[in-house]
Amino acid sequence: MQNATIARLFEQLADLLELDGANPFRVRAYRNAARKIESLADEVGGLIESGVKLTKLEGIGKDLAAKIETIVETGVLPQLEEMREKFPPDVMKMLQLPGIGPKKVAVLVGELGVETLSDLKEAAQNGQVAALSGFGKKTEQTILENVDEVKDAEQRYYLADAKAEADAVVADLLELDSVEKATVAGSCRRLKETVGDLDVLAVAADSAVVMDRLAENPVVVKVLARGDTKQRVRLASGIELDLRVVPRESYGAAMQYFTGSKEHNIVTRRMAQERGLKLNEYGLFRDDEYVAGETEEDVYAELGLPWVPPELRENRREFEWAAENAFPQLIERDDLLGDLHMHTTATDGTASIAEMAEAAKTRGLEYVAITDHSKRVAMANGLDADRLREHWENVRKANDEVDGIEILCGIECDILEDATLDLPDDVLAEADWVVAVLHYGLKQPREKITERLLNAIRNPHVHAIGHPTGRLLLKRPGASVGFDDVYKACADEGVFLEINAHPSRLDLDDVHAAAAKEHGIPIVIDSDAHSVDGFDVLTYGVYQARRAGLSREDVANTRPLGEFRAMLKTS
Ligand code: DGT
Ligand code: CA
Ligand code: CA
Repeated sequence: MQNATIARLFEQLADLLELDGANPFRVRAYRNAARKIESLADEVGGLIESGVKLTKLEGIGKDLAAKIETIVETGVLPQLEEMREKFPPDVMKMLQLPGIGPKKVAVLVGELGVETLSDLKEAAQNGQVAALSGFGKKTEQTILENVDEVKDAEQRYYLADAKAEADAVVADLLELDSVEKATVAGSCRRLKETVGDLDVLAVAADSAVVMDRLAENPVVVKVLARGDTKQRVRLASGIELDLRVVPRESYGAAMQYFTGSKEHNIVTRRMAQERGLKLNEYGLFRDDEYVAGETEEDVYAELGLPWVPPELRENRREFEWAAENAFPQLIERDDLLGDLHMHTTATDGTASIAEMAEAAKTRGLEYVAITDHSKRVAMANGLDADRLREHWENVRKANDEVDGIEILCGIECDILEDATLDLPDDVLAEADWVVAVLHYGLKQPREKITERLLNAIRNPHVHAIGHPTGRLLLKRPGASVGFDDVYKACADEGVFLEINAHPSRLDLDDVHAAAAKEHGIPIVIDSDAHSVDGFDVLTYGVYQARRAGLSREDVANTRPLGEFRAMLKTS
């Protein structure tokens, strides 16, 4: 589970405790815990696995450590589930209204008896909210202005968390003898960077048995609705999951339908109509006669199409490729031979150079670049010229000592707010690999952001732009980047663009990575690892590259080191 997701559970617990009138110190302790977990360089799951005692971390006591361990082990924070039972389900959404905190929600629920956002809207329209002490006309107005948006806004989740939970649920269902098939569909199967809800399909002799099994899964915290063949449940992370038990002859059609995307399916339905067929989740029909539906391959074949990889089902280029039977051979995780972005104890990482290299080697990599922070990132103990040169000495030493992997002297160099680089050219010239990044001033206007990126791209020593927009998924949007100018400059100068694989970044996104390929710009998929377990996220970077339609040839770090280095611009 991502640290951010664990932090959100504590944040929610703090809100509900405050709503319940709990001791303010307790509430604050959980809020601090949430912040602490978010700011950790390592995923706590990885720390626990490698035997690190969480109580060793500053600000984490025994009680909190135990709660975190429970979450990592079971996915559930039991106190949060208990608190949720005490309040109507919509209170979490009320807390998202601007200017409405737990204390105000307590009054709304306690004095007006509102249980849903619709109740709240009605009460505000009737002037009941303004009449409450501590509220007033202005608060009422704010509620009315925002209530519809909050009502419609759905919470989304990192693919990394959603997929782990969905895969566990599917694996558990498949243990039942009576379950013939089961799969994840929806955005999770398309490997989209964030997921709204999970869609699971199963073929089984007895649907009640399957639904019972799901309900009993420890990762399921609540059954929200249950019908004859369909069940909706909430999982520990908060994400909701729809299970549909479908007949065998409809399995392929249901997979096709529920994998989506909606935009892709609009086209497949139209193609069916053009052939005098009707396509729905039960199958492909001519009049009422069943034509196909047991497998997705059958369904696509009847439409005159090859099977379409789920990652590409967004109605972008897949139908064009399908018509020519010319899908790109999508990149796979094993194609990666190098990783060009990672941190060590010299800045905010938790492992030494040699430890990182050894860990990379066990994950099938042949070369890495150590790219600690430059000095502007003071809170991460960023390196100035002297410390960097000393650090590179250690990198060279480690390279001599560790067999079976090459370690490059790199740097993650900040592009400062005034568009200059954080380190002088003569220092950058000594690096094997320079990845330039924006960390600060992300809210500058597009022209300024673009100027900063162009200056970096045109610097003779910069090899790549890392996490180009600086976005943090589900938290903050990226900078506004003039991508057309950036692509052109990268293509002209021979600078690569990164897909940063961290599940909360995945930056470039799929659309921009596809555009970069069109411009002939090599992509690098990097982990940005801060610990030995940090390499595991490379898989998500590869997923994003697949959604962009990238092949092995499009990604520079699929090449052996010699070929990779030959691609670098020479200064
Ligand atoms: P999400 O959950 O927001 O991350 O995205 P999806 O793609 O999983 O969307 P979801 O869960 O609403 O529906 C799953 C798939 O089912 C979707 O990709 C296409 C199909 N589907 C759902 N509702 C409709 C609909 O109203 N019309 C059509 N044509 N397809 C639908
Ligand atoms: Ca979904
Ligand atoms: Ca759904």
